[in-house]
Amino acid sequence: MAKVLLTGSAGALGTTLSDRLPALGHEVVGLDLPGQGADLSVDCTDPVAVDEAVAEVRPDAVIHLAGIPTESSLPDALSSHVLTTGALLEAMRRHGVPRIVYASSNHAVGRLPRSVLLGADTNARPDTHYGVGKVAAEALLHLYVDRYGIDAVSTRIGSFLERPTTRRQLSTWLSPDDTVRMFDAALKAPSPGFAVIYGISANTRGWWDLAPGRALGYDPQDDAETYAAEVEAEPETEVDRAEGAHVGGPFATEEYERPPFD
Ligand code: 15L
Repeated sequence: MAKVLLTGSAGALGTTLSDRLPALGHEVVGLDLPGQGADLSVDCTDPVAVDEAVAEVRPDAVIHLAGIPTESSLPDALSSHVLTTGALLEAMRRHGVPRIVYASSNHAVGRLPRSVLLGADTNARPDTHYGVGKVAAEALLHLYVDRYGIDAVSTRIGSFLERPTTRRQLSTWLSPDDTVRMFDAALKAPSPGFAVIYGISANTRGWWDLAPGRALGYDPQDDAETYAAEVEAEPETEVDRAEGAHVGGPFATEEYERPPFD
């Protein structure tokens, strides 16, 4: 059984993966902030503590989910997404851990207009400080792949939810079952090098290219279309229309604009 150190294990995504990856052959050691009841209590912005955790666990791979899951100040976003990723990558390098699977986000390209099928090689175009943090974390992964030959799979996740409830989510939904399939594939794919894939289900209305994920073995089975009639029973609103303008939906609207240093 391959051992996986999973950061952010107490969150919704972390709980799903901690519960379900063992059945697929992964031994999961969960790590989260103190007070969250994880196997290991560590603040991932502390490189010394992260190094000690990696040295103790000696995992075969890291899944990095920890981070503020929404918009924040610029320093908080950089600390939460970039410094944590840097601390983990450096500890992996020092202790010979060969692979990381990263929870990036569609918000790395969220400011792109919602017009074409989006490839994973699209230039970064973040919609928020959160998106900037994800872009920079992806760049750091690529640096460690190039310099030190680790494998890094960055999953640009859409909307991880039990079920879609808005029109946008009919395109961006990632079901819990497909989440498990995607992370399992990213852990098992032979020599992915640096790879970016989109984390959505096989949604009929999906606007992100699933081919790079499929090439790594991610074969999504769910489709938000199952819920379309229910979601569309409510009339379309101004909010739906605003969310439809850009890839990042609400994050690309004024509602998510924050002063960088407050
Ligand atoms: C994300 O990356 C966020 O963490 C989550 O809160 C949702 O907003 C999601 O994207 C989304 O785009 O639906």
